[in-house]
Amino acid sequence: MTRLHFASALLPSGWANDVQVVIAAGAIAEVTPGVAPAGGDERHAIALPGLASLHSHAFQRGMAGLAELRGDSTDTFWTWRETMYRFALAMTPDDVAAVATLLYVEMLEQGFTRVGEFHYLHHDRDGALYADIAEMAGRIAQAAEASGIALTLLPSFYAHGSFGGAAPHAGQRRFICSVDRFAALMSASRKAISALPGANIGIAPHSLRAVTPDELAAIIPLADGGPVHIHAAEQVKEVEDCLAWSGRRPVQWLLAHAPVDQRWCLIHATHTTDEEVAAFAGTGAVAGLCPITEASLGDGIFPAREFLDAGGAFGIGTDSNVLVGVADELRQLEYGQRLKHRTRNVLSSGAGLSTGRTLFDHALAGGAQALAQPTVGLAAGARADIVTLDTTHPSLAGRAGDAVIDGWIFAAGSGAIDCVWAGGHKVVEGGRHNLRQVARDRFNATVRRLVA
Ligand code: NGQ
Ligand code: ZN
Repeated sequence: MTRLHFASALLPSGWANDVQVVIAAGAIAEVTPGVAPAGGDERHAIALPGLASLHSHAFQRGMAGLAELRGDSTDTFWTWRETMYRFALAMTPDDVAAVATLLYVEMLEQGFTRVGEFHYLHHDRDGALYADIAEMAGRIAQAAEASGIALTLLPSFYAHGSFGGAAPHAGQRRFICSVDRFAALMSASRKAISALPGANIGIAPHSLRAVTPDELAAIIPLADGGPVHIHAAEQVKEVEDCLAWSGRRPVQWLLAHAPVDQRWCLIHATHTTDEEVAAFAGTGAVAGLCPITEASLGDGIFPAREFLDAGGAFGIGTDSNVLVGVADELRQLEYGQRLKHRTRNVLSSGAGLSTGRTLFDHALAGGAQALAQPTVGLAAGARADIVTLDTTHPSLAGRAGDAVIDGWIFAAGSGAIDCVWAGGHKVVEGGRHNLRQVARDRFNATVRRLVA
């Protein structure tokens, strides 16, 4: 049993002072505001709940910053994807484990305590199955276990190169499954995470480019009630190709033909019309926004203000993992909206209300919903995923309540987090994960070899 005491903590009911939190078996057993610290309590100043990165492709952390050279033609999402595929084709299971371990260590250091791993690098380098079809999923699970982050594994179904069942191309060979093979992959993946504390599983039809309508219908039952995530409408070309194929836009197609509800998460949904926004928000599905990657890849800007006005739910994901941080994603989300609307505090819930707090609350709730966590936050029954901030950071000086969150998101850079508990274990202290050095050494050796 661990007893923590916080001078101030963000609870589901709002900020509270003098909060004692009792942790037992990895979960929060009791939260008591308004009590003086007792003898055995470990004392900290400010506590927030950890957030989920609801969308990650862990292996892409290995190529972060390596696709920033202009090519011969106009660089786009599609030319970036060629670079990413070359990198993916070179990686062994050990390489994926090394890269994912460092990534998850970094996520924890930056305030993410759960990751939704949208996992599609399944097969060997020549496209053959590994002896254990879920070998790669097992490496993701190992990385989660070593770092302490909670894992929602989302094995991805990928069968085609474009809309209408087009054949995949050679660069996609490590991703490809038939429906039967995917069923086998799902059961092996369930086994791979079965002993991992806090882990759960869903499915991830990759996109309407990679999955036919019949395949989509066939794999949804394999989620067995768990989350269903799909990339949608990230690029204008994808919208145009979808229109040419079906006469509908990707989000429109999904809302008309798939059982989209609260279990679903539409990743990006960048190019979404007013009509789609209203219908999407009405389903209760989550928008999986990945603001840094969407900026990095030149995707466009999601109509977040309109979506919130329509009652939509969103969470945040780190996607390509080119840069990893809760504050960074939330800041980029708001700044994209400011650049688009040419006004300030666009996503704040209303007059006098903090933008940082609004972003944080949405991302906590939307991330939990998208990764099927019924109880999150600093509340009894939730996994003990807790973040404390360093009150000596200059951007937090003199702040209390929501101004702390605004200082952290908009002004502090990456150094504001002090400690992080993941499933009740203190894995980050003084801003450093206890595995940081080991994970960096292993990652560096791996990436030096991959880029040589
Ligand atoms: C992915 N990433 O699956 O890693 C994709 C690129 C695709 C992003 N969409 C591949 N950011 O969508 O075809
Ligand atoms: Zn993605």
